[in-house]
Amino acid sequence: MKLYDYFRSSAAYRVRIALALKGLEVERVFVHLARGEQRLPAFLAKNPQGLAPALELDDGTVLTQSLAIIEYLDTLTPSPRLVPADPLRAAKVRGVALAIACDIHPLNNRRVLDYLRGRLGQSEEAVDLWVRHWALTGGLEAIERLVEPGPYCFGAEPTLADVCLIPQMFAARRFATPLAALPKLLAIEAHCAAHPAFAAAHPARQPDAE
Ligand SMILES: N[C@@H](CCC(=O)N[C@@H](CS)C(=O)NCC(=O)O)C(=O)O
Repeated sequence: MKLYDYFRSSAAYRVRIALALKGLEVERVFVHLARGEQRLPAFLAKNPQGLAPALELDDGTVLTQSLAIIEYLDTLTPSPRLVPADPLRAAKVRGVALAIACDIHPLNNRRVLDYLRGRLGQSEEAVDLWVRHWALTGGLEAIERLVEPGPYCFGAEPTLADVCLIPQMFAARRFATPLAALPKLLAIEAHCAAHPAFAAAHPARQPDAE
């Protein structure tokens, strides 16, 4: 399998965590998002959305969308299980994962911020305000209330919720989002940082890190 990856991509970071938790090794192909390589025809032929990550299977099939990729990996290699077998637990875990992936992350995606800066002529200060507003007020504050007593979002083992939360906390820090009012999320973040799979997937540890 080949992962189309970029060190700072939150969505690719989710897949890296899932792969590491499951002990799966994949070939890596780096797509430099800041240089616009996601819009080159060769990459668009892999993922017409022009977004990282994508996972190319050995038969050439390309999967897109980090959550779809992770659920595929979870079905193929169910140990450790990232989406619980119990339907009620699974719905809770997916609820947090989707709140991050659908309702927070898209609002601070590169192409959205580039549009704010370029077409809408917004300053860096305004863009930072936008990111912090939608990350925190619009998102992480609610996640703080949705998670259960730790050490992970839903109990003693990491799930898809943690796999989505940790890259979103990393993105929030990049934009200097104040996080002090989120003690439960900060504790989960610290716990995950000590887990070798989460540590190995960190952007700073990737071969393309700058
Ligand atoms: N919902 C998608 C989001 C993918 C996504 O937005 N990727 C970002 C990096 S985190 C990207 O490739 N951005 C490039 C751009 O906006 O041009 C997923 O979960 O895979």
